[in-house]
Amino acid sequence: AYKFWATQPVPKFGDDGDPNKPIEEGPIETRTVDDVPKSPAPLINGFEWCDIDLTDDGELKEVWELLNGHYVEDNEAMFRFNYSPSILKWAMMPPGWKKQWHRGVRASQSRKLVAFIAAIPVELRIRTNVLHASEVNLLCIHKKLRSKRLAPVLIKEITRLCNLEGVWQAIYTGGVVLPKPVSTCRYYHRAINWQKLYEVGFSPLPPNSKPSFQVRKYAVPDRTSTPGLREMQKKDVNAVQDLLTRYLAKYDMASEWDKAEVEHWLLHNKKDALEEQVVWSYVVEDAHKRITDFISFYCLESSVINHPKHKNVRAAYLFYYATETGLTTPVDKDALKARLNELVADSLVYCKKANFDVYNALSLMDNGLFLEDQKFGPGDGQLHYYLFNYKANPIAGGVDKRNRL
Ligand code: YNC
Ligand code: MG
Repeated sequence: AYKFWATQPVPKFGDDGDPNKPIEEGPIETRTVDDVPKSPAPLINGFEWCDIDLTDDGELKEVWELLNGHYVEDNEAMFRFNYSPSILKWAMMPPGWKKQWHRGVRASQSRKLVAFIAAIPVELRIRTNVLHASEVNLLCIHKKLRSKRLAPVLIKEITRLCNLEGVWQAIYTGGVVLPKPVSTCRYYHRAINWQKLYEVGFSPLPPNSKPSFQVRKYAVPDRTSTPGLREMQKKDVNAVQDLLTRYLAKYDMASEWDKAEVEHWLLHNKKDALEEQVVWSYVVEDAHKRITDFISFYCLESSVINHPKHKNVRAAYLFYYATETGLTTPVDKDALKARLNELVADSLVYCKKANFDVYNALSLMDNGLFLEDQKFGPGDGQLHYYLFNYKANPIAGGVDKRNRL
């Protein structure tokens, strides 16, 4: 098992060591740019490597088409992620993005795009070490080319392209189990449009319940309740960056964002009016004009596969948040729990206004303090976090195990 992964600089299952004696964290192997091949490994006959230019609307559409037909599905093949062209730009072109890290495979004859893999730069802190790393995502192979060992070729190619830029560590996530997760989270879902989620087969009708009861259970108020809550604006970037940096400091693993990254990830200045909104961010400004809290979510639709009535499910994903309430010493856990519940409840109001069907969150950060109260229920999906070429002690998820099924 794991014929490919056994050859890569990742931790193996089994060599767990002594749980009471933490290992020393650091790179698994060290090399230099001179050791890195300057050209890609050859592909199977009939296929060739290509750079993908996401600033070109035609190429962006080709990537969208490949992912729309062939990217991640749930276990029952009922839903498939449908990254919109706007989300692809947002996710793959943050500050410092590199064109050469958007890599494709084309059929030589037809020129059709049949596979894709991408990376973006990220400053990743693991405990006290900050790694100049990459985040690898959107690995996708056309269904007709599956199980031909093409995935390892794509992974080795993106590794080569990262290495050429002096980047030796990466973070990536996936629903599949590989050697060896550094952390594992569960997906939680909060119904907004319960009736639709029921019709597409996402939400079950619990025994002894009725549809009308479920609809009432998931009703969302029309108005927010937190005083001072408003849309985040460009003038808030400095304050939000400062607040977020202090808030994330308590976690063992987190990205470090400079101001340009905060602006990109939370405001995503749209380049033209036709682009759809991908991220929604709100701040709380107090009477002294200080930013005391912020919360954000992004949009990622899923296609409903073969459904007579519904074509897609509009899902909002809880993104970053931070609150001064969590930054007192010592932390007042009851106050933090109350504050996060207010913020998340209000973000739900905005989700509903923006016509989302479901609100998704992971069992990370302080989400365990509000998931149950805000009527998020555990899904069957897990998300495993992996580090490439870095050994680290396990990182605990944030959620109390009692919340899980
Ligand atoms: C996966 N998701 O285990 P072994 S997530 C990593 N991530 O290798 P083949 C994966 N490896 O077990 P297929 C993987 N899925 O023999 C499978 N593998 O060691 C491994 N699905 O290759 C697998 N996107 O080509 C096995 O498999 C080997 O044709 C088998 O292709 C796989 O983006 C895949 O789920 C996933 O498009 C491309 O099924 C295909 O099945 C597909 O015979 C639907 O491959 C879409 C989908 C994955 C979403 C994601 C993160 C990817 C991370 C990749 C690893 C990055 C490492 C860091 C590199 C940079 C380093 C630096 C610096
Ligand atoms: Mg293959």
